[in-house]
Amino acid sequence: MSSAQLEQHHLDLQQLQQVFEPPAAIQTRAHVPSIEAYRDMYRLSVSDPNKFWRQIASEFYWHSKPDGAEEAPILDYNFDLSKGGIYVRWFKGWRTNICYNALDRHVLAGRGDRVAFYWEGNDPEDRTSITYAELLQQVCRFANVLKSNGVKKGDRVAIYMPMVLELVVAMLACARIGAVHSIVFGGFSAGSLADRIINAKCHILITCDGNWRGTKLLSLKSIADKAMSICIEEGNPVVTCLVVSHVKRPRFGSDEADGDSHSSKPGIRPAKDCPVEMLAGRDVWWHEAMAKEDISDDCQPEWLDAEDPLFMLYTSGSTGKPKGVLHTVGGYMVYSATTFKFSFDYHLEDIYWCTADIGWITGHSYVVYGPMANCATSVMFEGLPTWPDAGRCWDVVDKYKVTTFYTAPTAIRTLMKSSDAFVERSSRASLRIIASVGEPINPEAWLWYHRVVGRSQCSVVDTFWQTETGGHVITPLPGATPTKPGSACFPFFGVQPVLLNPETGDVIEGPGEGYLVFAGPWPGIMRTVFGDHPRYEQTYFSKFNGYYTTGDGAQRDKDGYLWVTGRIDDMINVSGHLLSTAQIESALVEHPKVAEAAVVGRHHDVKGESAYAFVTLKDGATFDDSLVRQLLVIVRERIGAFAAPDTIQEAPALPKTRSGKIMRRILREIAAKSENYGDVSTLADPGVIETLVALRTRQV
Ligand code: 6R9
Repeated sequence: MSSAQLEQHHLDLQQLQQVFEPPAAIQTRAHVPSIEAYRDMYRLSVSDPNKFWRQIASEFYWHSKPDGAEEAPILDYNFDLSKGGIYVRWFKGWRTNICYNALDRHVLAGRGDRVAFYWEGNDPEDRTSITYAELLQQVCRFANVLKSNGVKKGDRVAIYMPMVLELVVAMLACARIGAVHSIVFGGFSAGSLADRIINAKCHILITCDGNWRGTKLLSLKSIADKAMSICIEEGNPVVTCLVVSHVKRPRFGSDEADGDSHSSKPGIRPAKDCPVEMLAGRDVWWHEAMAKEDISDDCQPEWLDAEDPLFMLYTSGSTGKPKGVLHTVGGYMVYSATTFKFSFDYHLEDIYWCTADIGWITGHSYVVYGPMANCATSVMFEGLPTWPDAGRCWDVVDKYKVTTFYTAPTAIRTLMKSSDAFVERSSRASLRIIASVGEPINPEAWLWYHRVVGRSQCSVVDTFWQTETGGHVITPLPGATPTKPGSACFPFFGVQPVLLNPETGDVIEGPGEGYLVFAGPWPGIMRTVFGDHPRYEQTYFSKFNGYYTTGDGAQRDKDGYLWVTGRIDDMINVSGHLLSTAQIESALVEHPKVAEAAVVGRHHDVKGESAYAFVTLKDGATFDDSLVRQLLVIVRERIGAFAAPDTIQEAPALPKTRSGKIMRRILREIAAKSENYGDVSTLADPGVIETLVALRTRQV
């Protein structure tokens, strides 16, 4: 280390303990301008949720309310299994449409010309934009395309698409007619896509020819073709597959590049083709379906009950089978919009950019629904933060004068590893709020984000939440909360975090560490697991009766700040993607030579965690490079490339208790190269540890 670096290091260490007050420039215009104002609002939100959320709901358009709605409570729920089934209902009987609130409401208020999205392609020369009015027209047309293909209220529609504007159109069109979208992240394999289509009983799939990720061209349609073949074998055929032509043809929108999105600038985009096979009678090009003369630009929204389903999104389950998390129209709309407004202190003049893929919940709530319900202008990005180089994000920030930037710790850590010169070549003068989501952000990364990216002038907003929570549940507010690096700070309005002693289940008052659970529902909490309500009750409410269990651990410090420490179940978080270790294990044991597999998380500087696999081979099989390669292929095919373990090591035996339970705690220690195995008295054969440590050096 140079002396300057050493000095910076000491400074950073001091700052780890520091409290960062909200910047004055942000505080002056903030919706919530002080910690006292936050506390007052918070107190009301939990003491009188009916009053608090009724007031907020009045900012939205409701088509009708039942008689007596102004006096009746807006919330009805049961979190107590001893009193019967778990349910949550907000605004029951109130009718609305989230698409109407995200589009028509703004257009009717004279804001139709506002840009909804600046779309930035993978190629830095490739851009377009679309206004709220243009988007409304596209959504209505596509809603009519869906209807003409027989899609009705309540039907599930599978969507497997990259970050293109048509994805937003498809989601909002479903929402407009009351169809339930089920988006599958474009990085998932054919097998994972098929599982999700079958579980949701979808008969329509919307996909895309392909897309660019850096220099790689991914052929989504050919993966979708494989998935659709599996669906036929499993008796759940896809009847209609709508295909967006993204790689080959110019997109819609007000193109600012030179029109043809394919040829253009030499050198940046490799000239490759993306061959697509279209099956007659099933596959239909999006642009052809949209161009039909009998497709109208008018489509009346379906007025839905607030508790009708809006979408489902699969998240990993600890038993290995993904769960279809179901969100409903009214509560999700109010919650995603309100958290967006307050957590990012959103004002109409802001330009907002969330780098998340829409295939994850962050993209649902904070690329699409939350921002659009606020009539925000956003950047939507197809590419990678590291391509053409590690300065891409900051170039894009300058290009669109982004004020609010939302990304994941894994991206921050990746960019932090490159030279700061990549950041400093941009001005980033427009930035005010820089936010993070997906996993715990380590204080070093927090400080770098604050000091280098934010020039020590921005609010850092570390938002803790889950697919299941619909929106932020623990977060600082930019103009109100003094922040501590690495802490998600305090609960959002209406959210009541509780820490429970893991052994006794007792409530921990004051400072301490325990299971993070929530007492009582906020509007955005999931309502059920699609098709499996008992699993909802079992997974989230049976461990500690009366509470929603997050599966995370957390600490509360002497000032009441919450520090989420990560998953306490068998889940790992790789680059912000939550994965069940059981799911990776079941892929590994599919190999005919593998008898047993155990996967644990290991700390990774960039990804947060990486998967580390121990595999026990069947007798006579040998562990070599070619086997490891085959195992990686299986995981990539079954789940997706992001789930592939960084390390696979041989394990002649696994550390098991006498009752046969694998002691993952010990495997985690071995993977971490720590010698701290703790109590090993319950191990059936303590000699196993030594064997595994010796083999560690032989991993391939
Ligand atoms: C939004 C999202 C949820 C899990 C969650 C926790 C981890 C997310 C976090 C965080 C610490 C944060 N997580 N944000 N941990 N600090 N700010 O990521 O949803 O994909 O369902 O993952 O991610 O472990 O339980 P999801």
